[in-house]
Amino acid sequence: MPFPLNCDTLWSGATVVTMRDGKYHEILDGALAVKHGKIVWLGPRSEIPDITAQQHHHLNGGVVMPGFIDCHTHLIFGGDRSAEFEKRLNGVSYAQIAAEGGGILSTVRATRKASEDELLQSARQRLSCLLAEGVTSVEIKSGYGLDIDNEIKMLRVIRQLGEQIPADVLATCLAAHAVPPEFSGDADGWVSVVCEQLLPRVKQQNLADAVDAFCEHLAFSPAQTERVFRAARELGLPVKLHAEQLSALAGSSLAARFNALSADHLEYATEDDARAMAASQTVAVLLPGAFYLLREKQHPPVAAFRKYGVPMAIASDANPGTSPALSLRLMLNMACTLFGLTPEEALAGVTLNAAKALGIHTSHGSLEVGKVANFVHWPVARPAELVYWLGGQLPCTVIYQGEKRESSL
Ligand code: DI6
Ligand code: FE
Repeated sequence: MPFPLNCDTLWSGATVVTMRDGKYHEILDGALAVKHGKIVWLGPRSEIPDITAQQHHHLNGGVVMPGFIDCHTHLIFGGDRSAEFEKRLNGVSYAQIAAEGGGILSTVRATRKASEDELLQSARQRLSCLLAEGVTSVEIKSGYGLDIDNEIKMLRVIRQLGEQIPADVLATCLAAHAVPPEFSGDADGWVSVVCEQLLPRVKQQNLADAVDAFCEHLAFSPAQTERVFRAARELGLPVKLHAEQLSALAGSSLAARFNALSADHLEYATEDDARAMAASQTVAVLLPGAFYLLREKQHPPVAAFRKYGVPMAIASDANPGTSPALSLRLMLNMACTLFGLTPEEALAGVTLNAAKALGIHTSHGSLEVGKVANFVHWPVARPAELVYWLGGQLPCTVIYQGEKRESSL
């Protein structure tokens, strides 16, 4: 490296937890230099090179970690489903509610009625909770419009959020989320509309970064999912999949065959699925909020994911039905207590592996020279403390693209 190094900002005096290779790699009394929104140097404070910085922030302890990445959310929706929550606790199952036209379809009705502005404002509020906990990148899915205009409306709102919010916002088209009421009994008909009309428009207007589907008995079969994947591939859009959430259909193996970025949920995934996912380095996105809320008993095969080397990510799945979760830190704790992840694995799941699940890991997800300067200064002594507390607030300082982010939106 040519010295002297000049940079815009130097941060020093905290434990820097880089999460390189998905491991802590702690640098005690570390420092980090940023120029043009990127990390240009990091290491122990005692080894800072001959550096000129416009600004120098002395951190006086604490932990600096990569900004958190929530790689699976459904944050845009109309209405709420607290009545359904109550119903479920009175003994009615999620599948039964869906079969009666409730569940996802009740959110579809409310989302269709809502204007772009209403959707934008309600999503901003929910998003502000995530951002307050150090989230610097978030993925948001469509999937409550379920007709061409309303799916496009949702995706446009996601793009608008991306312009307004100081965070990276990635958009995923999940038009194959549920069979629209207009296509009741004709899932294939809706899949044809998605493949032949919607996805080409979405691609042409650059409204999505990936394509997702819900492969499940109450949604789309593996064959229908494959049609969606083929259409996406032809358009050059990466795919991901809601797979093995309620039953084992080998959807995650299918996703792996299409080199999916991720397969998500996975409570019913098998060892074969894990092997297939390892071969394609498809990320296993675990969603403890939905597991918890549905009072699921089947655990995702974490031991198999470890054995075969499937990267694991953790996300909120923030949605009005199965995971009204607005705290990624709570999800970290639940991934450990419910699924047996270690705090280090859980933290890799909201940093480097979450970046992999979004295909942005060459620029995001760990603190390394050349990567985007998205990081958070936490008032804790050890990274595991971020996973350990249940609820409460840990006021943190967020640096987004090298600049301090205001704490309120
Ligand atoms: N699985 C889920 O947990 C969410 N979507 C999906 O495919 C649930 C979405 C909802 O119930 O509104
Ligand atoms: Fe989901």
